[in-house]
Amino acid sequence: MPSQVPSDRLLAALPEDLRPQAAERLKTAGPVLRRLLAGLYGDRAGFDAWLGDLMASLGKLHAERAPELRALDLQRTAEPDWFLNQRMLGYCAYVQNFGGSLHGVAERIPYLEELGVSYLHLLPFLRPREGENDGGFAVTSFDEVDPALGTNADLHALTTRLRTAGISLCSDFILNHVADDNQWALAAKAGDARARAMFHVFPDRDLPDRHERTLGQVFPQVAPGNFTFVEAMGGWVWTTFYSYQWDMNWSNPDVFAEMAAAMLRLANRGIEVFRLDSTAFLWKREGTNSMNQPEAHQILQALRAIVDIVAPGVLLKAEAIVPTRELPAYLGSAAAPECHVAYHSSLMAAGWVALAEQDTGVLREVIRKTPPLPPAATWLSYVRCHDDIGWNVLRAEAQVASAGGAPARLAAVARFFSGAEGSYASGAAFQSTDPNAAHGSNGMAASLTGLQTAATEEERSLALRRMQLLHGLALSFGALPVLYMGDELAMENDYGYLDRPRHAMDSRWLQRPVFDEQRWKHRYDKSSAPGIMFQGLANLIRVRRKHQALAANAPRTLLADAPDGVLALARGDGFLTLMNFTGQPQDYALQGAWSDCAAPGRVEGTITLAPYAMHWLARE
Ligand code: OTU
Repeated sequence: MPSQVPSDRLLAALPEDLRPQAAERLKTAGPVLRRLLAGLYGDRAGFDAWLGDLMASLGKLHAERAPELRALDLQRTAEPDWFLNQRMLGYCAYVQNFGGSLHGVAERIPYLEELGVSYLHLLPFLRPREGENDGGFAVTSFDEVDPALGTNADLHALTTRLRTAGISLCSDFILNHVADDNQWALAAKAGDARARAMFHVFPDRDLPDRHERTLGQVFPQVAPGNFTFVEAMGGWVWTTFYSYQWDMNWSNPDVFAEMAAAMLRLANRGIEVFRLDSTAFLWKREGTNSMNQPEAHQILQALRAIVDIVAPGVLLKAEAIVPTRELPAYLGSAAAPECHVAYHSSLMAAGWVALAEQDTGVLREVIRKTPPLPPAATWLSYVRCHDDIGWNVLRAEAQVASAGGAPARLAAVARFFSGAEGSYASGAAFQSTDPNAAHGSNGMAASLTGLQTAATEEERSLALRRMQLLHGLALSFGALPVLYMGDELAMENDYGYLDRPRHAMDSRWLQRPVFDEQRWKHRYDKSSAPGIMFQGLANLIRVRRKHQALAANAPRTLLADAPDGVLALARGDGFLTLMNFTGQPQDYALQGAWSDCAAPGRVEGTITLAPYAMHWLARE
């Protein structure tokens, strides 16, 4: 068996002038790719021929890459940590809600520039399934923009305009499953054996039942079970999420080749970052929960090697909502790089726990368990996203110093955010069948922090401080922070979904509102909630840009000498953030003299943090 990746097949597809550079990249990434693919598929008959064809297909896609994208590839290869600096800032939105269409999104570029955004994640905008489609997470075609949002030409125009403004476009790449009306699913239903083999199909309940014994449930209420009986398939199809989202069978090399090509075609349309959806679920293994399997990591590493060869300007971002200890693997190691960025969902959820408990115990535990990362990799920090805040990722941390046990502790947090027992929050518990166990919580950040229930000036101001506090954590932690559309204007819950039969059963729609033009117009009005939020956030972003100590890769130290309700993080060389997660004033004894970045002035000795206040201090 040849031990080299068939580089010649790739190089042959390239014009003369691109070959030396491709050959150079193949020197490092080629053997890695070959090793990973041999590990995954090497025992398949015809593996060598398959690998040769894959390389030829990669060569063709490389040749098709536009000159401006190749220029970006070169630039970023020369500066591989380009996305780690403190000027990087993300923004995430649904196309429909933010601009109505791709064209409408392009019209909002000046607003993104005003905020200092350099990375825009647009939630799924490819042609989705007709009818219910999980907010576009059931993809019918990877090669066609959703006609309701625009055309492929609009996408090209948008990526070009964004790039000119210094903004990278991030698109979801939903690789764990496709819609049940995707071309492969349709072919499989029509009896095509090759297409059928791209899915996990079982003739009877034997294997599904065996798997179910150890599988979890992502949507236990609205989509119970992990298998769906499909008449036309004469069997049970693996459907981790909704019944119309068919899991791909990644143990089949055809799936790997098809998906890698689909991703590169999108990269060639100008997508610069891929949010790899539901990466934890890619590989199934009986007797396990079929999450975080070693093969799932090998697949991601192989996709990374492909990107490093064909489109090294592109970033891969792992969406794996898994316990803290499972997270670092998604970023790989210096020797075996995987994704460039990974959601730190534990940090996000722990910030909310700290607010609910007015105690930073769980948050500190998460930070202690967050290891240093390989070079040119970072976390994605965030306050909210389009999904629920999943509590179960924190089970290990919530177990520490907890009398009643982690599930009860997290269930209390979930009850808090659904507004129970006089809490200020107005959210909704998500998918919880058992009131004593937590699943997730939904709601816009402003509603969860108490803005919606605020009846007095004082309550409104506390809610806004809680919002600023969580955003301050995301902005100062040392990560790529991503704002969620509407939070910068303190937008509240949208209950409209209850009137839409397609959405009414899924309370994640609570946090998927349409961009509020009125609030946007008030963004400079410091007497309004949107104005206070927007100006406060804009100020934090401005300060962050000035301090290299806040770059993603600057060192971070958790300081143990703060009171339980206060998080004290030292960053880089001489930067300190103090965050009070309680409703009481808290004292902290400073060593030496500091200047307060947000409200300029010199501070030393004991500083008193007002309820929910945050201070960013630079050493004098
Ligand atoms: C992802 O989510 C997406 O972000 C969701 O919007 C989709 O519904 C889902 O995939 C299917 O495409 O498990 O690790 O608990 O956190 O569904 C991936 C709800 C996921 C989400 C969960 C999540």
